[in-house]
Amino acid sequence: MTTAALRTVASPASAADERRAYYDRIRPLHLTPLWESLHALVPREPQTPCAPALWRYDAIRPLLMESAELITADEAVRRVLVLENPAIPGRSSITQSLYAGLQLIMPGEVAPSHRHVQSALRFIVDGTGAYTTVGGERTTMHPGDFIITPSWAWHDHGNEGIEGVSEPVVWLDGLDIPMVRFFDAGFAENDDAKVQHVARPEGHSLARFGHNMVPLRHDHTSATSPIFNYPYARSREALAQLQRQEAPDAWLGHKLRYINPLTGGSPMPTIATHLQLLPRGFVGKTHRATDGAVYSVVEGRGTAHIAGQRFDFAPRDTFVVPSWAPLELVASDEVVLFSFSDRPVQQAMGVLRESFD
Ligand code: 1HN
Repeated sequence: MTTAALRTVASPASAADERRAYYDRIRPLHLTPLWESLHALVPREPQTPCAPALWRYDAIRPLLMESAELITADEAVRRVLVLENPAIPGRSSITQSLYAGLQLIMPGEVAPSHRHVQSALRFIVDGTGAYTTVGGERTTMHPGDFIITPSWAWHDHGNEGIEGVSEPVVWLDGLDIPMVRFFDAGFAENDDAKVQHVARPEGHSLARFGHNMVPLRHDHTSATSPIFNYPYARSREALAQLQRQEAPDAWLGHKLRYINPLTGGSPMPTIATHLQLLPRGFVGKTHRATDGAVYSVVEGRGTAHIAGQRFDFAPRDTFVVPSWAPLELVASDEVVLFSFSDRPVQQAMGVLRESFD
């Protein structure tokens, strides 16, 4: 019999053996057969390895305070408990593209000045009286403030207290670390000085860019918003007034996105941020989107149904909604949620999809 004839009568088992032997022969040449992985490479719909999860602040706060006895902010550089997605441990990621952590700074402490390519947001969760200095301007942190550290901007944090209040301050850090890692584009350096020289008065950026007006001779070349603190008091007031004046969206409640006032786009090139109010008793319809999102609960109790799992949330909790996971939001009280995602990157790539059932 010829080899061709032999092949036609070969059993399926030996065909599989033949293929395996072939794969073994091409492996040393760093070759691999696409037909074995095609379906996983281009899934019919997103197949995220990430799981939905919730981090209860009541459980984390004592552990954070304990960490302050183990290490100073100065020694740690940044004293943070990383919120790792439970389904992808060891990667310091809360979704495939985003990093999140809870950072603590005790009264009198300093987190020294440095800069890196990764963009960061801070969402203040607990306590008042800490500050961050970004590119020579200091801002005082209040609960609910959304603060930006742009890519490659010098930044240091401290906690000097304010108006006689001296307390631990905790914020949620959101960074594009996994995206920068994916592109192998990370650079970082430490400052010569531990604490930056403050070059401009507090509130300067907000005065220049935070009132729907822009200084005439500002050349806007940065990819990041010139406003670096979006104070909670102002965003919250907008939501309070909207609630009085219009019906909530059936899926999202009253949801606003933060903008870069110079472009109307997201404040950070890689991360979109939102603040939303769900009226007391709100039962949201199911929606999903390809941008997995991290939520920080600012006010009120409620429930997030994420991909069929139930998560009861309270103020200061953090939860993650993976890409394309169906989400329903239910509010027991009046609820305010801050959230962030990689939406601007997906939009730039033209791959963002959303569905509102
Ligand atoms: C960082 O620089 C900060 O500046 C927070 O507060 C979290 C996580 C990884 C790498 C750098 C900060 C960070 C970080």
